Amino acid sequence: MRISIPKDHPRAVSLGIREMLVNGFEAGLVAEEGLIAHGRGETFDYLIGEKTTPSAKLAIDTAAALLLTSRHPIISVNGNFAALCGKEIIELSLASGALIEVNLFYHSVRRERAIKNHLKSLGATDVLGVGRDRTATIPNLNGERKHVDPRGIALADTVFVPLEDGDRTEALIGMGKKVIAIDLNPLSRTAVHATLCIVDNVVRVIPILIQKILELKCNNRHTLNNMISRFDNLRNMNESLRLIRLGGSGISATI
Ligand code: PTJ
Repeated sequence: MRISIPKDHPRAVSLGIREMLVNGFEAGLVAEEGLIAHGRGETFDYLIGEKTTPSAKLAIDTAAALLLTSRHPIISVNGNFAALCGKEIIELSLASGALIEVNLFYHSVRRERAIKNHLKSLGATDVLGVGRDRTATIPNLNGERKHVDPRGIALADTVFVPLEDGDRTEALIGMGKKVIAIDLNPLSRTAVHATLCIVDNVVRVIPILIQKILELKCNNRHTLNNMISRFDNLRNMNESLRLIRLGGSGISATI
């Protein structure tokens, strides 16, 4: 950490998360644009009260059920996610049985390798989608993210995509895959097109998700499928928007 943030600073948690991003940028994990994307996320986080709302909790519970009922789940990792949740990505992979694949919007071989090395240094056994491993293609998608690993995103029935706004989710859904997104912006294309979007900060989501997966592991498929079929993504996005509009997250302008 470059500066020491006073523990009693009213925005200490948010400033700490920001610092993780800057450290990740300096370590070669995060794209320059990733810092800007984080700023957008901070705005929405402020509007939802910087806490996990009941609608986000419902989405997290359902995501746990969806991961547990998937045959080939995969966790797609970009620069911001690697910088914010390195250790937790490995814990999530172990708990859910999902493989890990690097997939970058602002692709560079150097950053791809840095993310793989970072995850390996934290205990990941295999990290897919790096270098020559990107031999499969997502149809109807332009840009570098269309190049994927045939053992990973190409094969997966469920793709976990934290923190991105774009056309990849639509292309993955078009391939018949299920997409679990995490995006603080309930209006993003990813949020509305995903099978399920969690409107919350990745930093808060992943520990809760891991806990829920461990809790649900002993449930039978029927129970898990019931949880999944009851979930309505658009209704959930609209509930997040309602909270933002009505200040239901508890925020109001006071002196
Ligand atoms: O590492 P790369 O090259 O794959 O690039 C990653 C970024 C994030 C830079 C790239 O995917 C990008 O440009 O994303 P966007 O289009 O800026 O979208 C990022 C979305 O994530 C926005 O809707 C933000 O509100 C949201 N977001 C930002 N930080 C967080 C977040 N959502 C959850 N948790 C966060 N911490």
